[in-house]
Amino acid sequence: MTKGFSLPAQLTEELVPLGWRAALRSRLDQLEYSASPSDLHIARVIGVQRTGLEVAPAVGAGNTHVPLSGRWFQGDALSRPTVGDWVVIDKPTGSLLDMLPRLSVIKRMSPSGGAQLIAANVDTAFIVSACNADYSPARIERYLSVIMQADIEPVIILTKADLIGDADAFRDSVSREFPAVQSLVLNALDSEAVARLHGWCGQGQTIALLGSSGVGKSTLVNSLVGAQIQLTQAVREGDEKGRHTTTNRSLHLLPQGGVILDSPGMRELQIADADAGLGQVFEDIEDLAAHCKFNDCGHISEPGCAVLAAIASGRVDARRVQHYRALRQEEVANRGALTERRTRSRSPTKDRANRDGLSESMGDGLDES
Ligand SMILES: Nc1nc2c(ncn2[C@@H]2O[C@H](COP(=O)(O)OP(=O)(O)O)[C@@H](O)[C@H]2O)c(=O)[nH]1
Ligand SMILES: [Mg+2]
Ligand SMILES: [Zn+2]
Repeated sequence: MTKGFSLPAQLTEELVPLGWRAALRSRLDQLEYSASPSDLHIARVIGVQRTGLEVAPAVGAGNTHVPLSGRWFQGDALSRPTVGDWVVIDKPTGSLLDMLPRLSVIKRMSPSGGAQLIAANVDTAFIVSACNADYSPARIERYLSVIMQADIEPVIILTKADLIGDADAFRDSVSREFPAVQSLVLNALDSEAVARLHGWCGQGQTIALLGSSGVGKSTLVNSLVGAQIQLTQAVREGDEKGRHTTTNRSLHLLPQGGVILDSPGMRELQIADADAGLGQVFEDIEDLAAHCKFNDCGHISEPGCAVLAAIASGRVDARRVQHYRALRQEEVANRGALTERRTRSRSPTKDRANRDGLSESMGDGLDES
């Protein structure tokens, strides 16, 4: 057994630009291998494909593909590596041995009913929306619940400020709705404006981009990098579609030292396992609810409801309360469904079904851009 093996200096040098940092060392020490230390390779998952993982640095001689064997399909999606995970590979065979315990993970309920991982080991999430009809405080509340649950720092970015006359209306709305969260309203094509994001992009930092398709996520990556490395939607509208199909999500190195994960747009973000996150996003409402007469108060029409009283006096927005109630119900329902699914997937005959689940979970509910 190898325990707490030391990373060769050369590998550490290659890992740092990929987001490696000291806190991950102690994660390494928690693992045990029967392989000899010199046969172990540490890498980061930069893309997930149908047949396995895309990793960096390469596992010798330019080989960046790591196949996933059957045993990785025995558990549920949470136990399989996703983009941003750190993995241990057996160099001689090129096979996946292990995954480092995660610092954080972003997950949602997939439309087909299982948990789906979006990214792992993320420090900051840029929640991107545009200054147009895409802007929806209710959707941002969803994203925030998932991000706060994962202990990731959220930053709300509203793009396309250059395309409207009154960007201040959006600026006011977002700071009124989310006073505790940093927000920026900008033109994603303008690298000077985008430089306001550099503070989150330094060495060792990993950023995830979340938001609907077409809001400017890839444009932000291009402006941060200072080059057209990500295909943006306008380009894709030609006939270059095929170029973009192998990897569903991808990780880019930033000149500021950090790494950024550009994900495909999500048509829908159903929340799952976000109990604590919801509590943080709606802390004001939960504080009020503690003073309701009934402790199972639904804040609908109950007597002695402190939340309804706050709505009546204008201290709380009725829309927010309504969305809070809906999200709480969704969270409870999805948590129940996931628990049930986990119990079922413990049956060994489920192996094949879970394997089908990978390809399904990868494209499921995600736009291609
Ligand atoms: N004028 C302007 N156009 C933008 C802005 N952000 C994105 N776009 C354009 O919107 C389209 C979609 O952007 P893209 O980055 O592909 O969106 P994604 O699907 O979120 O990655 C592209 O044509 C971009 O050039 C912005 O802030 N201002
Ligand atoms: Mg894109
Ligand atoms: Zn109440």
